[in-house]
Amino acid sequence: MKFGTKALHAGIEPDPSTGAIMTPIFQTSTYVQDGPGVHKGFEYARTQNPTRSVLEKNLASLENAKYGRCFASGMSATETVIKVLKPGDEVVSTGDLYGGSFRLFTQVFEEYGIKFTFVDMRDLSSVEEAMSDKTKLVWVETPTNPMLNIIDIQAVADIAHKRGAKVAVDNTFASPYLQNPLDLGADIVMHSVTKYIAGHSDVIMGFLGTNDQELDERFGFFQNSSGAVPGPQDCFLVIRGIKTLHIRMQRHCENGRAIAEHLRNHPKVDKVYWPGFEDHPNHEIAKKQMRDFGGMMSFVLKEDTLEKAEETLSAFKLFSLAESLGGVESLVGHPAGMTHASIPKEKRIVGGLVDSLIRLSVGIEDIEDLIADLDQAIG
Ligand code: P1T
Repeated sequence: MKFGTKALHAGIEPDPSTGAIMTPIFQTSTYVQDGPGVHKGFEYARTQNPTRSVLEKNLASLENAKYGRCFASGMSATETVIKVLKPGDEVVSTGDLYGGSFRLFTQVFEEYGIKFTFVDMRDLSSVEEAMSDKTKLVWVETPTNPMLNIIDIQAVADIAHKRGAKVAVDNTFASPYLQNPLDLGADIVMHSVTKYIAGHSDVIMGFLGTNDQELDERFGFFQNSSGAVPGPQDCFLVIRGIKTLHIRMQRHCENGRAIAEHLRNHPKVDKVYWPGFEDHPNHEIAKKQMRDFGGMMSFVLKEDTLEKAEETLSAFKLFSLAESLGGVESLVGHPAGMTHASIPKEKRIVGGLVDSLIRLSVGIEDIEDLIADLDQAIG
């Protein structure tokens, strides 16, 4: 089955008791048993919920994963991966990544004795150099948030596997429509489902997919033991959202290209970070591992002061100033002051995340209106 067909049908059957074509919302905390331990495969809703199971099967299919599990947020999915490790273990992570992931790694898990080394993974030798015998996991985010760097998943997986480490890829910016990390050699794919997958800015959720049964069992153990599970109503909303994922992504990519090119030709814009440009430093890798280039981008104005950036951010009318991304409506954000404020400034600026950087999540509105808003905001 191809992607669009899988989005609508994988794991989804009409309800056997009524024929309802839409997966019912099983709003229940428990399931009645015929006798002690005699049940229909569902015991307690933290452990299993039929609405959640349908979504998990559907998302696993979109990522070509044998196993899939949903969590209460992207962060709880990420946390579950790190919990597989033990004190003394080490993780090599990309340095340019979502601020919340950086905070979780450095302010939560370092306290529990797990060591994180952050490197620029565009330089593969820096990955090799950072690996030690204690490295059990390589954490990749690509495209990166917010600099839109592209990391070669296959090359990093080769390096990690030679040293016996697993590779997890945060695939949030690409969505499964644009990139499937497991097909490129990764062991784990993670999503903030909140973003493109849900697509309508109305749900917080995370996902982990893998082909490794042992890893999936650990994820299931933590999913049940820690209990960071999404509710059935949210699962229903995501199942509904996924039915248009391929159509939405096509429009996000089309609008993304038009906005990136418009910004690049704008006399008041200095730099535009978008992997679809042929001269983007990682364009060839993006072409190799992604099907298109998406609707996320960042830019810096020629007048690159914080004041000018703040003035511009406040001037948008159609783009809403907000954290998050990947919804149908366009958003504009200020990484230094919003999504990446938990990364110390000296670390942020190394990779180009300056105070004047502006990030766009280009939605699926009519492109003429988006460009008009951009032009009036830049002034
Ligand atoms: O918000 P949550 O569903 O917990 O997902 C966290 C997360 C993980 N990974 C990436 C790449 C992300 O971008 C995010 C969340 N990011 C934002 C809220 C943002 O505006 O960048």
